Amino acid sequence: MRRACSFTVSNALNFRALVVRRSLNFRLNLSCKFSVSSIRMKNTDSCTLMGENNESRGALVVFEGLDRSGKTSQCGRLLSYLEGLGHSVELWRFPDRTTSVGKMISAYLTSKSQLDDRTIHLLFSANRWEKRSTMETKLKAGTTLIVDRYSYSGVAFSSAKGLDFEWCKAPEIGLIAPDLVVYLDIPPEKAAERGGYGGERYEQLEFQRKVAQQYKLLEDSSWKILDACRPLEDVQKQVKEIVLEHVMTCHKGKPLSSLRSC
Ligand code: Z5A
Ligand code: MG
Repeated sequence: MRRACSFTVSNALNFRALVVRRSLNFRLNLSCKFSVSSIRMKNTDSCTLMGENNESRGALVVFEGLDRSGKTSQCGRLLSYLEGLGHSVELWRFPDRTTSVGKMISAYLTSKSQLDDRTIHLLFSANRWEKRSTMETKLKAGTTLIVDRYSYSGVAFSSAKGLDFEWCKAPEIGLIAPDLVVYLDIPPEKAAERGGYGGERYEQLEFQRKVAQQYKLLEDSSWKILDACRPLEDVQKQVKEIVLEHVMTCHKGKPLSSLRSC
């Protein structure tokens, strides 16, 4: 795991004042230049640089995992925790069902409309692209973004339907690469026991098994895999420590990077 600096929960509290001060400083000192480094989706090779700016910024933290793995629960708790430490932080989710593209996706997921598999794949990707520039602006302004599902969901779910894996990755190229992907790992059978699935497409055990296999192909060095079968509070404790470390690294200065396939 990359470790530019290491922080625990306890010493983080001591750094709270420093973090807030830095946050204010870099918001007053924004630069238009910024650098881009590697993109990582497994089976892609190297990196794409978008500049050379090592400015302080917010972290892009993505949560991935099967349905019912606990993503939304953990995202909400992490938001409260980071806010409590004085960080500028927002919670996002994909699909963002509030946009016009997102409404088409929502209609599809709830079986109110039918769409070709490739068409819905590209809509999911477009839903991320329409938020990309806002994402960049927020990160550069020092806001940490906690994102409930991202490109990895896009590739895992569509390729689980049988679409070509590389084809599925292609439209994600150029989106901002996460600083950290927290993958909440749970066997599909265990996830299904958590209150059962709702009525949306994809919420079926056999399909979730295929999705889990595809997720495994996407793991790279930005991933941290947590055992999501553990009690919610235990998972939460691990999430806090891992995420805070990445938030602090980005506060110190780290180039933004793009997802890239070579
Ligand atoms: N999709 C796609 O195909 N392409 C894309 O590009 C994107 C998405 C972005 C909508 O996702 C669908 O879109 C999704 C993938 C596809 N389809 N599926 N499957 P969504 O985000 O709207 O829905 P979801 O996140 O998959 O489902 P979910 O039910 O919201 O799951 P979750 O957020 O991971 O879990 P949760 O709501 O936090 O927790 C579920 C329950 O488990 C709840 O009762 C909790 O209290 C409980 N829980 C949570 N953690 C624990 C622990 N540790 N122990 C015990 N119980 C727990
Ligand atoms: Mg959720």
